[in-house]
Amino acid sequence: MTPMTTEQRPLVMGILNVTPDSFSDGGEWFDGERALSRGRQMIAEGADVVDVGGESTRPGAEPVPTDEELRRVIPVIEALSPEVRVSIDTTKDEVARASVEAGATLINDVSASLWPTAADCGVGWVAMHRQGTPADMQDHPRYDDVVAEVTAFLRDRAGAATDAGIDEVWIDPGIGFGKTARHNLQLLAAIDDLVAIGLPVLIGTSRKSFLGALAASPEGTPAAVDHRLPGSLATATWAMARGAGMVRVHDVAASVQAATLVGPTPATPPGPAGSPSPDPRSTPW
Ligand code: HH2
Repeated sequence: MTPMTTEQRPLVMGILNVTPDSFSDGGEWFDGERALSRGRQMIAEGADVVDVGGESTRPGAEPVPTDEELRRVIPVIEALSPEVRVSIDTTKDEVARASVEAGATLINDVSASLWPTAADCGVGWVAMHRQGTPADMQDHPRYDDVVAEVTAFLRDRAGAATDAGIDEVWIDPGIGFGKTARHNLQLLAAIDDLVAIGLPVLIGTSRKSFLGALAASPEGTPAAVDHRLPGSLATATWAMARGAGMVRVHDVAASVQAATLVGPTPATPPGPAGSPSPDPRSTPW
């Protein structure tokens, strides 16, 4: 399998929640066999990375003990990592280390605190911004200037990570993590500010509740989680077109199509001369 690079199109990270309580797919892939077949389905659909998580981060989610989180994610990582790049979505040092042992090569860290672990393990790291914790983050999100504050935070954490010697650092504004719908839209409108930091940007809008609110019925009922594909794709496509190098999604096949349409990420310098990157957009109609 030839891994895609952002020189060809933005990358697609498929979400694999091995949890009973994730906000959109809780319980669906909790069983190990089902998780594996979902992972393989995402690979077949073109996922560049499969993001395995054993603890929901949705507002109000219960913390998961370390041994239970390990029990959920390690067998799945061991099975999938020979077939695709695997990231581990965790905030626990012990889980991150065991996941790397099992084959993960990227630590997706919504707490933006595990850079020493990533440096120690010699793997990539995603720094995500959040305000508060899952228990309280949606109570009263407040910023004087959400774009400036998130950008400054990510610049600071990314600096610490690069100083620690990590070669691959992704920055992510943490859509929905201690943010109102307005904050989310302001951040999406300002992706250029994140791209200007000079590190690859990851964006995760998939099925999140602000999309449900924006697509509410005339009576004001938010669109249900499984009716948020249009908003998910629209925001992912917007993000990629503005320079995001990777999107984190539930709907892999549709997102890969969108990524292909967008083509090489504007933020990414062109590959070396002669590198094979056929442009599917040049195909005759
Ligand atoms: N969003 C979620 C979880 N992890 N990681 C990054 N880097 N960026 C995100 O936006 C992000 C993330 C929440 O989505 P999901 O995994 O579908 O739900 P849950 O946390 O309930 O499992």
